[in-house]
Amino acid sequence: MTAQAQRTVLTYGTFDLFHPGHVQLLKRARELGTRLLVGLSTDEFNVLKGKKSVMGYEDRKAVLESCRYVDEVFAEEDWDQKVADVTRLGADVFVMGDDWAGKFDFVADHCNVVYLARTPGVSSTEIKQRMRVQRPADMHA
Ligand code: C2G
Repeated sequence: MTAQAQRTVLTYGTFDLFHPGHVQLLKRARELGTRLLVGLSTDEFNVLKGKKSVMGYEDRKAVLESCRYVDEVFAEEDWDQKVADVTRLGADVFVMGDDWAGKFDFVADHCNVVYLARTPGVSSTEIKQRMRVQRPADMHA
């Protein structure tokens, strides 16, 4: 059987409170190649991004690694590692949700850049807001 050419897809994110918007992004990203690698923002990098995640890095990593669309998870520690990652990992496609449209066009010198439409109506922020509104009595462990 001829070996199918490896086509590596790369994406990045915090992936806090893993939800269907994340799943859809990862599913569609994985469909663009034969393997999907994810740069997962560390807790320290999240501070630089102005994000405070509910779940720590190790927990977010464990959840991502359980996702059927994800082949490998590594640490995203700063804004400037993407081009080096593309080269190091041999990425053919770099994918982000279109809330980032245009922000990473510089990566196009090294591989295809694809911005996928975000899934409307769901976000980690919105989930946190929903939880704040719910009365403690309604919250089950
Ligand atoms: N996403 C989506 N639909 C949503 C929510 C998120 O498609 N409803 C996508 C985002 O566009 C992103 C990915 O899911 O491509 C991960 O989202 P976040 O965890 O919010 O990632 P972000 O904080 O945007 O980090 O260097 C890049 C950054 O690390 C991206």
